[in-house]
Amino acid sequence: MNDSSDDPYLLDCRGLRLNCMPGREAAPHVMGILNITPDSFSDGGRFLDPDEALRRAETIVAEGARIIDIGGESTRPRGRAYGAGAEVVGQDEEIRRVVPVVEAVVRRFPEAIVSVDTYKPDVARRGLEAGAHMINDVTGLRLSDEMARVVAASGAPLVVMHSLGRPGEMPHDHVYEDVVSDVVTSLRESIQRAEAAGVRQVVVDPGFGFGKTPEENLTLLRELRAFRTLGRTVLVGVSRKSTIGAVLGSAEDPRPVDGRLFGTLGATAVAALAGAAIIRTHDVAETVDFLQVLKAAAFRPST
Ligand code: HH2
Repeated sequence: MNDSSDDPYLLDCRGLRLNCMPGREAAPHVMGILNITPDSFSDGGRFLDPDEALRRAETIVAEGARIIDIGGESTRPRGRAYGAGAEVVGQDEEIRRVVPVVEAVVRRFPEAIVSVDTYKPDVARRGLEAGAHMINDVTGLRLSDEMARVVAASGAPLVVMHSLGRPGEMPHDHVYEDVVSDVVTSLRESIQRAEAAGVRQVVVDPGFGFGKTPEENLTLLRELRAFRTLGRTVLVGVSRKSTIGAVLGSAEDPRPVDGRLFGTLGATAVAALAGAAIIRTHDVAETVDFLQVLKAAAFRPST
């Protein structure tokens, strides 16, 4: 039980508070990405060794991220941008990758909010037992009812992200009637599923790049305010994604991943000004500085 449960913008991450009030200077917060995978599109293979992963966590914290998002399976979509889709990882292997790092990070950085990026309930359960404070489900509870029950029992906030199909097999040819209202409707269903199972704190994410064309991703960003109608904290992950590459180059010849930082910051500004309260990124130091000035200039101080 937490005493902030009636305010969806004051998250209680199992004892660690996160003020996500839109338009106030406390937010957006930065969520630094730590992928313990061989094949993530941007940092695959770099942090498979637990000592390397812990060093990366140390950097993420030192650079000012409030949240560390630890993932053990890439969601890299199949297609022109990234070639073959991500390898689906068995839950035992995912637990083996994620749990020791969660344990070590929680012990070493008690003020950091540790999120586990998984859609598998057993991975979430083991991550929460190891001390994680939040679960990030890129399937928005579509693949498992058990996930909501596991998170509900822990009291942790749950991120529900919009996506289609299965991770690694995300369809590229889905026809939306209206991408913004279709994604809002789908997230409303995810919220209902979560709350019906007893999850008290839900964070919503439109899922940039998951089953959407660059044009659809840009429409979602342009109309991000529509997601505020859900009345929940909004998380956005645009970091180095293919839409940024397509805008800076073209769909056929996108800007390479390591040249997308400034483009990502452009998209981050739009998201922050539209009310996103958590920004998921690979480039923590740059995003923290960028947001510090944006927040000081654009938002009222937090009370
Ligand atoms: N994007 C990715 C993974 N998890 N979670 C949320 N909530 N929102 C996102 O936009 C999101 C996410 C993909 O990025 P990355 O982790 O860098 O790549 P990979 O899935 O290949 O590991």
